[in-house]
Amino acid sequence: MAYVDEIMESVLKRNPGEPEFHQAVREILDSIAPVIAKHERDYREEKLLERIVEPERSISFRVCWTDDNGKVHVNRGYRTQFNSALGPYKGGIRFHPSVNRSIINFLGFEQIFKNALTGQAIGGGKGGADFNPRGKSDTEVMSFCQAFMSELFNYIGPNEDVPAGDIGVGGREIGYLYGAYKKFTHRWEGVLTGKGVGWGGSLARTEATGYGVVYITEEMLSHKGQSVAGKTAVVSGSGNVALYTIQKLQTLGAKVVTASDSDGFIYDEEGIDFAALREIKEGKRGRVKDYLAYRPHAEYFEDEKPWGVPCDLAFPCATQNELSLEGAQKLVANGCKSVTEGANMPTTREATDYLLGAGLDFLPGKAANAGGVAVSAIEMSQNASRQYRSFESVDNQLHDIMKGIFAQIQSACEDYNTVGNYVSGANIAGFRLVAKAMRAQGYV
Ligand code: NDP
Ligand code: 2IT
Repeated sequence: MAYVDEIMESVLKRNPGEPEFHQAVREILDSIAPVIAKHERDYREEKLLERIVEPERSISFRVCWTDDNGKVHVNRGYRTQFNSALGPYKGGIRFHPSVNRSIINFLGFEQIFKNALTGQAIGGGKGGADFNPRGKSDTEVMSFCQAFMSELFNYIGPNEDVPAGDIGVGGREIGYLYGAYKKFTHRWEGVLTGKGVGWGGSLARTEATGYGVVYITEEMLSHKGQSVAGKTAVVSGSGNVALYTIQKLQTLGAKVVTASDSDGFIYDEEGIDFAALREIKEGKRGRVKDYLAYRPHAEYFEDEKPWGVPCDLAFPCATQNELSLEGAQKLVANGCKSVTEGANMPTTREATDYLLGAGLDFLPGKAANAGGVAVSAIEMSQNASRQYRSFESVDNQLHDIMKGIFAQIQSACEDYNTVGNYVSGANIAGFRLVAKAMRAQGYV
């Protein structure tokens, strides 16, 4: 049996009931099979793949907190410190009722290769809890964050593990988590990223993921003599990544006609009013449905996803496996030419294979959404030097990093004869960097 197949079998056996983790591992192993085949004997002897699929450390813990009525709740918190070959563990924290070990392991595993592609000194990790912030008051969210950090602070530090935001964790949550960390440790240090501007946060971190998604799409299109300008785009989600993807697309002259949340999507044929959507989501913590009060001509489709809307470019920016084969077929049938993943693993494996087979350009999340963690690393370096940089300087560096990521994945495609398959290019390019560092650091 080929080494990659043996590893897949053992991952399935050792991690039962973790379908998302299996999906993420299978995709990487399929992509890197030709790299492994070249060095199979060495890699087998060194147990390189056995090591890379096993988190260095993985914790789960009880989070006990009280709501505004004094009622006691118990949630489960997680942190998976997956790989530190390239630097301290780095990756977000997700608060969502669906969070479990599988979700955290898939996100942590993907994060290793994404972080490698940024070219910065950051390893891969991820954390979260099955806590649902929706409908909770600020004091309840604060109480939860403090309880969560009362355990997590033991395991993190600016040179050890630096969490950030993800689904359900934005500026408010990072603030409460940071306050709690300081209280428990007596230290003011860059232990979290996505902090507020003025108390350690970097300008452009809020925008970074969405902007990066558009920068890399523009870079890919420019190689074909094209641009996002004048194109129609469909975006899913309405959180941090979706919002700033929409904003940058519009700045560069594209028309974005949809946004969504887990209840449905809005369609505005004149183009989404970004200021209105931002006010609804960031200001009022409302639902996309509320958009109709600002733009009565827009339409709302309850319990539907936006993939049936005709477009040139699609940007899934909400959550994993939100773009299924059926959605992909609709996109292709309606003339879509390119899909960029803003979310982590938003496209199912069947849908990805279908889109690649249909000849679409497909930029995978671990390359396309790396701008967020890249600016997090820039925040870490600002904290370490106790200096702040301007928005423009951070944004310019982000732009360069996204161009650099595209160049790396393109060159990996050339090396392994998979030109145009950026899934394979991203996985190979990320893997090569991590494998090289792991091999140099011995059997640990
Ligand atoms: P937010 O919490 O800001 O927004 C999440 C959005 O996705 C909301 O619109 C939410 O709708 C929707 N959503 C979440 N879960 C589901 C679900 N199960 N079904 C349908 N819709 C859902 O998160 P982010 O924008 O930060 O994250 C979005 C994606 O981008 C995630 O995959 C995340 O891992 C990834 N990512 C985030 C980065 C960042 O810097 N924040 C960096 C790189 C990747 P609702 O309100 O109804 O739940
Ligand atoms: O998935 C991701 O890359 C993030 N949620 C951001 C991680 C970070 O450390 O900024």
